[in-house]
Amino acid sequence: MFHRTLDPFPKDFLWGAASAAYQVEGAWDSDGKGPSIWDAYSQIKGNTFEETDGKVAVDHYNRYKEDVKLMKEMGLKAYRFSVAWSRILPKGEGEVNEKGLEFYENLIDELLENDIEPVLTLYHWDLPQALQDRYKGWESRQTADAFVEYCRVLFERFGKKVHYWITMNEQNVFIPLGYRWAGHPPAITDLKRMYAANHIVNLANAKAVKLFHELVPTGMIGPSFGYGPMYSYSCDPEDVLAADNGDMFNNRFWLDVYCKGKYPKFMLKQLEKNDLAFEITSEDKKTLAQGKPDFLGINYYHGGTAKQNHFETGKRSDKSFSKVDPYLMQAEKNETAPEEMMFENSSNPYLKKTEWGWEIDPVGFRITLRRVQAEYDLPVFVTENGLGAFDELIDGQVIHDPYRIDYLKKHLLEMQKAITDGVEVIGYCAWSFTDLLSWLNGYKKRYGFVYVDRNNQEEKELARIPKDSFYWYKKVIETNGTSLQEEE
Ligand code: BGP
Repeated sequence: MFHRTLDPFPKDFLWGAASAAYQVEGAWDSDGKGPSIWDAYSQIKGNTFEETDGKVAVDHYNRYKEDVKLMKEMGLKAYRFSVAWSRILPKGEGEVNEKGLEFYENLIDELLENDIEPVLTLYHWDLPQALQDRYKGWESRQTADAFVEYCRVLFERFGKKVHYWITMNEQNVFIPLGYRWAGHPPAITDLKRMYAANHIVNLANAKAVKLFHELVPTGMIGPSFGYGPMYSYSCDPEDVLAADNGDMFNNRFWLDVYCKGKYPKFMLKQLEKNDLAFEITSEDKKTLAQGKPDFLGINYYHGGTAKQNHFETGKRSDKSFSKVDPYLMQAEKNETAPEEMMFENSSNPYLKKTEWGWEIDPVGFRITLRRVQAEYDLPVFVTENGLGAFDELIDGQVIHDPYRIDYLKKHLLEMQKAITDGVEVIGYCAWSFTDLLSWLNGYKKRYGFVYVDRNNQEEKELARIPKDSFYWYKKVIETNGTSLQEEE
């Protein structure tokens, strides 16, 4: 679809940036916080890149005022952050830690005083270790119940101050990485257990949404999903069918549950045939049907390309993806894996890649937004999008990051085209505001608008230094996106 002119961004568009508790806060055991599964996992040698952990991270816990001041200077309209569950309930359930609540209350107040809309994520992967020990984490329905009680504490405390809430961050990433690929805690490699745990997270999500609607009727809540559009490698109908399977396997298996309240039938049948079916009680069906969100959070980095699987063609084609790429998970050798019978991943000859091998695909962003609008018809909140790169601090004061500006600009223009097509996008949070700890890449892979002067080994002064992209995004916000169409 070609547009001679693009629609302007909506008047109250939420220009934002995002972070997650474990990746920025530090203060891992301060003021009564209990350990999370990431605190424990990162202490085992070899689990993380150069043994990096979130003990100090970028010390946002102690420097949140300084960070909010920079957000204000940039003109940010929204800041997405997550709450560390084990700050609120050190054991995951039971006693509430007032000091933990105070920290988030202060942060929320600071944001509001500076006219920045808080966007609160309830779960960004840092499950309290106590729940892992006591119930085997997401493998138990008791953890889902504990999650709902944790949410209740936050809904009651912040329901009047926070309008936008995110339930689960990228369930489609933390579940496979935690229970299949052993790239995240609890580092399990068992498909059957993975699908069972995933179902429990779905129940927790739906129950939290339902409770939210009872307690905070004026607010809005939704999950953040890591969406990757699936392309067909060729116009061979067999490849088109494979891409459809890929879409079901990677996207609809989660999104249908969130937005339609039930699993896609083809996928359930496929799991049954592979002896991977999980228990869905009639009570569960009711629960899922009651969890419809108010908006859909979309995290977009890249998609994937599918061709007919090798069982059908009789030969195996190229395998160019690493086992733990969170957006393209495919079994290498395990031929009983369900997706092996459905499609095969392939690289896309049209796309360049980042320094970390992720495809750069701004048009895929427009495709993403159009597909989710067409299929689920909910307002979309882009809750993550950004470029991970090596940044160089020059003379201790400047960071020139034209590659990040170029990446963001192209994505934002495609988003504007999607809006012009008819997609209802309410906000956009770039990943990330400050540099932060990358789960598996330490401080080398940077995403922020604000450089944080530390590296994997040394914390140094943790000085905050705005990058060129900071000033560029400031202008985008000031002009409500019109600067995007100006020639540089
Ligand atoms: C998403 C996560 C974020 C962030 C981002 C970049 O999947 O929700 O928390 O980490 O990816 O990932 P990485 O740091 O691995 O490049």
